[in-house]
Amino acid sequence: MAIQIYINGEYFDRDAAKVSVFDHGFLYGDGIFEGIRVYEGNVFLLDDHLKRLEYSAKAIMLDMPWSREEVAEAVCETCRRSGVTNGYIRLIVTRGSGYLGLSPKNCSNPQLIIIADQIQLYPKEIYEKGMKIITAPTRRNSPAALPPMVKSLNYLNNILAKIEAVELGYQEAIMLNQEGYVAECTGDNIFIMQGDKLFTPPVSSGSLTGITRQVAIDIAQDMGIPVVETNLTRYDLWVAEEMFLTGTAAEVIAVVEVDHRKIGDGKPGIMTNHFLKAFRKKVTEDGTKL
Ligand code: PXG
Repeated sequence: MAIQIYINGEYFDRDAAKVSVFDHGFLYGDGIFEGIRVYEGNVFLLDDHLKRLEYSAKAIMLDMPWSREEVAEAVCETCRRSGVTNGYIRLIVTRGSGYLGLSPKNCSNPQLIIIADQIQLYPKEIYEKGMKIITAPTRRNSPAALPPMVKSLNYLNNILAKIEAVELGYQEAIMLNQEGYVAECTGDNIFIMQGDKLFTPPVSSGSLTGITRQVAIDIAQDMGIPVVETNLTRYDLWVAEEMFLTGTAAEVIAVVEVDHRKIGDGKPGIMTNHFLKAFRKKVTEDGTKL
């Protein structure tokens, strides 16, 4: 079944779905996005994603003329028309087309684009054996420059960090903030287990307010594991007993080596596996049914 792409109320075939080259999303990265998963016809935590999208829009003063209900319905309809019951949904909101000039005052027609398609997952082996990661030289956006909580169409420094990792043969990289504390990975949040507690950097350290991050925190609370949001150094990661990443695409993924230091015994940790199991249970339960 061919996918149908939603643009401002209309559906298009893959090749016919187009936006203007004068769109400020294209010219300046002036826009926001969300990545959402659908599992067995359940759009996982759709409402949380739409809320984060609204916050991102508010932060960049982009007025979205659609209600949350309208966007939710458009997301579900795009999945139905595309025949996607297990896959990935990309929601993009751009400032719309204007002139060659920074001022968004020129843009009058924000674009809401929704794509539902298959997802490229990490190989199964990574979930069984865990991932090896390194610290990237490129730093996360400084919150003083652009709030990292905004899921904007500007991903250049995350892309640079990803390139730095991939060039060295790694799939993910840790990004530090301006002060040298751990912020997150290029497209995932980071957690460590140490002494029966779960630690993760606070959002103020420069991480995205990850939806999966919150799920992991909720799971920890359900399991009675104390969660500590505090600044972490690279050293804290190197000596962690367990480590995992969370993200819409990655789900919960064990990290078994950081900067050439083995984590724990070099195998996915016991608690990490509990988190993955609890996460996989939630994905078909919490959300919006198609
Ligand atoms: N940090 C960053 C910088 C991200 O972009 C996360 C953390 C994890 O957040 P969620 O809400 O997903 O738990 C992200 C999410 C993609 C893609 O296509 C990227 C993300 C999510 C889904 C797909 O590259 N990033």
